[in-house]
Amino acid sequence: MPANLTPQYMEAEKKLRTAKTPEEKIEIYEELLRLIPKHKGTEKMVAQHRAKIAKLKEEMQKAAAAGKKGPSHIVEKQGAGQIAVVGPPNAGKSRLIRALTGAEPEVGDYPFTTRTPAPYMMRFENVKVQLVDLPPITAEFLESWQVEIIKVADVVLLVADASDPDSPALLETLTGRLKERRVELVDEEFVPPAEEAVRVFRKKTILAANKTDADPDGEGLEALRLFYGEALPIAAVSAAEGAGLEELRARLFRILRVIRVYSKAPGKKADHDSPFILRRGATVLDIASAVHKDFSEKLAYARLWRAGEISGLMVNRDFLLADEDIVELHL
Ligand SMILES: Nc1nc2c(ncn2[C@@H]2O[C@H](COP(=O)(O)OP(=O)(O)OP(=O)(O)O)[C@@H](O)[C@H]2O)c(=O)[nH]1
Ligand SMILES: [Mg+2]
Repeated sequence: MPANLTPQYMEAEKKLRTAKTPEEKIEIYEELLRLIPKHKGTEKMVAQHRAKIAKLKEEMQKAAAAGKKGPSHIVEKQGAGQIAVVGPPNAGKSRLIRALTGAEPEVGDYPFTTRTPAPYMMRFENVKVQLVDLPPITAEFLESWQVEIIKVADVVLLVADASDPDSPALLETLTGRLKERRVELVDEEFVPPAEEAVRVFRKKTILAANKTDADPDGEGLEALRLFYGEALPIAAVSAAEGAGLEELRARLFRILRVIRVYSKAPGKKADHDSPFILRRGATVLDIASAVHKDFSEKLAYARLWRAGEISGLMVNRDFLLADEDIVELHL
């Protein structure tokens, strides 16, 4: 059946050849739909134009979502591990980072003080651990780049305001939002199911119940324990008064599951200021490769010292290392 298209229609259709952006194209297709004579012979054409418009709109949405991620939000890892600091607005994330690191991220008594990610180094004994300050997560606010940062971090420090009775509900919303993005905050000992239909990113998490100074009878802390004590380890802290910080530092280091190993030359003392950071489960061979890329091949044997336990023992390359071991490599 002939379509019997009008000259106006033909004229409008010509513009499609020069249109560049999806917005322009959508406009032209909409004009064509207005101009097209409606009868049996043009039904298919109408359907095709509508489909085209839908597809162009989808393209625009995808481009907008990709643009939002932005390239500037990736935080380069530094130190013994990277910890993403996550929580509802005003929980005291930035102030806790101040107290833990001595750095000065902006703190404010209004929500969304923090708008962009920023790394700060926390000293624990002779190592440094990176804390990444982030904007809060709410029912309305969670950017894709925040999710990406949490996914690549080694550990999450979840911060809640122990003096706020709404805290358990706010955490519920937050963890729910992350779950929608396939991120789950779990205890260190969590055992994932053997089989899963989709990949889930599980992040070892410590929950810091902050502002305990403003929760004098401990009711808020008790509520957090009631709701989250089974699922997550809880550290009671006060960023304002400095309570519980030393223990939190130690727990954050431990949950990273790394060990410090010192390498020494024969006849010399080990340098305790610059440990090699290795994952828990590392062997003599791993420290050899960390010291020099050729050493794993050239290694003949090693001697090992472990405080109060081992002194100068000859060990082979498969020997399992522990935190604070001293190793003397013989090539
Ligand atoms: N009493 C008391 N107040 C605290 C404590 N920690 C933080 N605050 C206060 O809580 C408010 C929010 O602190 P921030 O550190 O800016 O909170 P945040 O979680 O980083 O907030 P956003 O960046 O908006 O997500 C500020 O007024 C802080 O001074 C604490 O341990 N005790
Ligand atoms: Mg903040």
